[in-house]
Amino acid sequence: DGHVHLADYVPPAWRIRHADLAFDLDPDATEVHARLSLDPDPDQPGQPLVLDGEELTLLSIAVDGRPLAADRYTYDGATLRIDGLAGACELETRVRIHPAGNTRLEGLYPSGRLLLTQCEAEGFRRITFFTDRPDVMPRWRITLRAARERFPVLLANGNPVARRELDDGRHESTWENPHPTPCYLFALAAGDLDRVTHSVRTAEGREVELNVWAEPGDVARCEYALGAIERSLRWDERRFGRGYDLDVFNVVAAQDFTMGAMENKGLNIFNARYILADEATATDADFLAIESVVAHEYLHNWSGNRVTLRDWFQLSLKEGLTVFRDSEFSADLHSRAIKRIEAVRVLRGRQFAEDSGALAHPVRPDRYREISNFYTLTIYEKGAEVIRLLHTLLGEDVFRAGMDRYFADNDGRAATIEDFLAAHAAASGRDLAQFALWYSQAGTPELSIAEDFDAATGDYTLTVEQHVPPTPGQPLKQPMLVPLRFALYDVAGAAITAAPETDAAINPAGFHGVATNGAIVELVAARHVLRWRGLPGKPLATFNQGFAAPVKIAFAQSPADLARSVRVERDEVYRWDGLQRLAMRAILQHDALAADALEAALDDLLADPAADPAFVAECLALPDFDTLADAMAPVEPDALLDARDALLDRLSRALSAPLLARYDAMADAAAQGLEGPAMAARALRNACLAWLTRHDPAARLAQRQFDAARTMTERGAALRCLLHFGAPGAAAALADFRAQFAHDPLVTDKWIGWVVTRPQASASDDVAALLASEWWKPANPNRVRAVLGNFQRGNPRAFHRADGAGFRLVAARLAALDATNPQVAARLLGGFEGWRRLHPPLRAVARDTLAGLEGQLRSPDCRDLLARLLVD
Ligand code: HT7
Ligand code: ZN
Repeated sequence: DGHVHLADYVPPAWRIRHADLAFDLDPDATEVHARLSLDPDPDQPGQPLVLDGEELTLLSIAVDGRPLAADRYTYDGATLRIDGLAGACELETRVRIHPAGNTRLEGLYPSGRLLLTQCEAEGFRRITFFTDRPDVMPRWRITLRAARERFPVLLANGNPVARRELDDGRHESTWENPHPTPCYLFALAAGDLDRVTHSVRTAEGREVELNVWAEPGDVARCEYALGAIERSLRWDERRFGRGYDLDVFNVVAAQDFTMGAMENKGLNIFNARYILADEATATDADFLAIESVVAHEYLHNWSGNRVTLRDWFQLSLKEGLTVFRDSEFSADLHSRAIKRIEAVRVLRGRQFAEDSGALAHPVRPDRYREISNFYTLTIYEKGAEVIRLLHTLLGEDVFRAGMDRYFADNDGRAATIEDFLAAHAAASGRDLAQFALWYSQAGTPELSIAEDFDAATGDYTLTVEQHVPPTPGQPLKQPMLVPLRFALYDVAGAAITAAPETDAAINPAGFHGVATNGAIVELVAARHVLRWRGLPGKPLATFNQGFAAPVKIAFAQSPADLARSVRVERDEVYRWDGLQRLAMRAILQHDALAADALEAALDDLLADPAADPAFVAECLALPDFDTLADAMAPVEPDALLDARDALLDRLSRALSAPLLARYDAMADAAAQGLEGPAMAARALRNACLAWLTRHDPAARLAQRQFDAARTMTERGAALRCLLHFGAPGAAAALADFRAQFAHDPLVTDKWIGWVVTRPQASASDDVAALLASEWWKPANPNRVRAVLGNFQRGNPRAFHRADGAGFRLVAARLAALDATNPQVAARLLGGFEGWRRLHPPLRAVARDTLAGLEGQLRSPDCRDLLARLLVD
C-alpha cells in the first residue's frame, strides 16, 4: 500500500564503516567520487548490496579497485543493486549531478551564488549512491574542489585537515569527521562567504572556533547568532553536562531554505531569517527566534547527532527532545513564564488542531508514505511536551540521571524511543509502560472534572474523568498517565495543603496518588475520585499550573470563580490561561459575565506596577483563531471572528485610558536595547497600540510611532496597525518602508506578511496582486510562506471566505509549487487539515477545492497528504 511500517524494521544487511567522498563542484555538472568501505552484517549473510540513488548519472563503478561489469549491477533510477559480493569490500562510484536544476532544495542545490546541501530526511541519495537511512553511520573524509574565484570558501562536516591550490584556478579543501555519522547529517557549503568568528575553550579544555558565515554584505548582521552559539554551548555544558566534540563549529546562512535550519555535524546550515539580525531590520521576536533556533541546532549535536535515530519513526526522539532542550535553554536565559506561555499558545492553537484534524498521528507514527510529511507540530511540540511530562514525573535530578544514562548507553548508536525510556526507567526505578502510550496514541486527552461540596460535612470531592478522542486509524484509546497539578484555596485565598484521600475503594489499582509535594496527582485510569473531609467551606480548585500536562480540561466553574482563581493563583501560566478562558467564554458562549470579569482583571493588570509588562502583553493577546476554532464545532469562521472583534472593541474602548497611560509611561523603558526589560516594554507598548488604534480612525498614535521608531520592533508594529486598520497614512507608510528595505528579502517578507494578514475578506485581492507582481518569487520558500503561508495561517477571515476565493487562491498555486518544491507545496496543502470541522457550506467549498487538486499534484509528498485529507 505504499507505506513503510515501523514493525517491518530490519537492520541494514551491509554497513558502511568509512566514507571517502570527493566533489568537483560546478553548478551545471558536479562530479562526486565516493569510496565506501563496506561490511556485510554477519547475521544476514549473502544479501545483495542495495544502495539508494536518485537523479544520478553513473559514470563509473568499481569494487576493490576493479571496474564492475554491466551485468553485475542494476540501477533503476531509485536503487543500485549489486549481487554476489563475497564479504567486506570497497565500492567506488563516480556520479554526475546537476545542482543548477535542483529546485527542490534537497541534495546539492544553488542558493544565490552559493552551493549548499540539505540531506535530511532522504536527500543524500540525490548526491551519491548510499544506504540512505540513519542507522548506517560511517566516519567521513570529504574533499571539495572548485574554482577559487567563484567558490573561495569550501566547508564540509568535521574538522578541516588540508587545503591546497590546484591547476586552472581551482583549489581543494579536505575535511574529516571522526564521529560515526549518518548521511542525513552530511553537508557542504561553497561560495563567496564572509564570516564572524570567536574562539572558546570548552569545559573539557578543547579550543573551538565558532564561525557564522554569510554572503559578504550580510556578515554585519551575524554577531547576535554568533553569541547565541556560545550561550548554547555553555548552557549544554552546565545543564546537561554535554561538551562540544570538534575543533570548529560552522554555521552558514542561506536565503533559499525549505525549513528553519539543519543540524549537520559541525556545519549547520540555516535559513538566513534565523541568522541575520540587527535592531533596524529584525524585531525582538526575530532575535528570540534566532537564539532559539541556533540553540536547537547546536543542541542536536548530542540529541540527534552523537545519539542518532534507528529509523525515521523515531524522529521525535531527536526533535521532541531537542525542542524540550531548546525551550529549557530559553527559559533559563529569559523569562520562564513567558517562554511557557508562548509554547502553550502554539501547542493549543496549532498542535491541538493537528491532533483533532485529518492529519492527526502519534508522536511515534507506525507507518508513513512520505517521511517529509512528518516534520510536524506533533513530532516536535507534542514530542517536547512528552519529555516535559517525564521531567515533571521524575523531577530535575532523576531526569538528569536518566539523560546521562541515555547519552552514555547510546553514544555513537542509532537509538529508539524504547532505549530512551529504558534509560529513564533504570535511573528512576519506575515502570514507564503506561507512560509510553504518549508515543503511540494520537489525540489530545480530555479531562472532565466535576466537584461536589457537602456543606453539612465539609466533604469535598473531585471526580476526574479522562477521555482520549478517536483519531484516524485509532478508534479506541486507553487512559494515559497524566500528572495533573492542582491546588485548593480556602475562602481567604490561602492554600489548603492537606492531601486528598485516594483510597483503594474509590481508585483503581496502580494509582500513584498524590506526589509528596502534595501538588500533583498521577492519573492512570479513566476515572479518579479525590476526597477531602471536613473542610470549613467550599474550596477553590485550580488545575494544570504551568500547563504541565498537554491536555484539555473541562471544569464547570462560574466566571466569578475563574476570575478569583486568576487573582489567587501565583503561577503566571495559569493566570494567563484563566484570562484566555474567560475570553473564550465571552467569545464562544457570548457570556457577558465572563467579559465583565475579563475587563476587570485586565484593568487591574494594567494598573499593577509589579506585573511584568511582557506578561501583561501576553494577557492582552486574546485567544487566536485556531485556539477558538478548536473549541467550536462546527467551526463558523465569520461568526467566531465577529465575536472576537466585538470583544476586542469592547475591551479596548473600556480600557482606553489605562492602555494609553501604560503606552506613554513606558516610552523610556522601550528605548533601544535587547535586554529583557526593554523588550518587555516594547511588547506591551505594541499590544496597547494595537488596541488603541481600534478607536483612533486617524491612527495618530500608530503614525507617530512609525515616524519616530528607532527599532524594527516599533516600526513594524506601527506599520502593521496602519495597514490593518486602513489608516489614512497606510499607503504612504508602506511605500516608504518598502523603498527603504527594497534590497532586503527578509524585510520584504515582513511587509508582505502584514499586507496579507489585513483582517478583512478583501485581503485576498491584495494577495492576488502580490502573486502577479515582481515580489512573487515561487522558488524562494521564505517568499512563498510570506505571501501564501501568512495568508493561510494568519488571515482566517480572508482564507475562509464563504465564496471560496481564499481557498482557491492557495490551491491554484499548488500544482506549480509542487513541481518545483514538493515540501513547500505540501506545507500549504497541510493548511487545509481542519476542513472537515468547518460548518457545512464552507466544508463543501473546501472539499470541492481539495477534490479539484486530485490528479494535479504529482509529488509523493502532496499525494500522500491529499489522500489523507480526503479519506472518509
Ligand atoms: N532536523 C531538521 C529538519 C529539516 C528538514 C526536514 C525535511 C526537509 C528539510 C529540512 N530541513 C531541516 C531541522 C531541525 O529540526 O532542527
Ligand atoms: Zn530539530
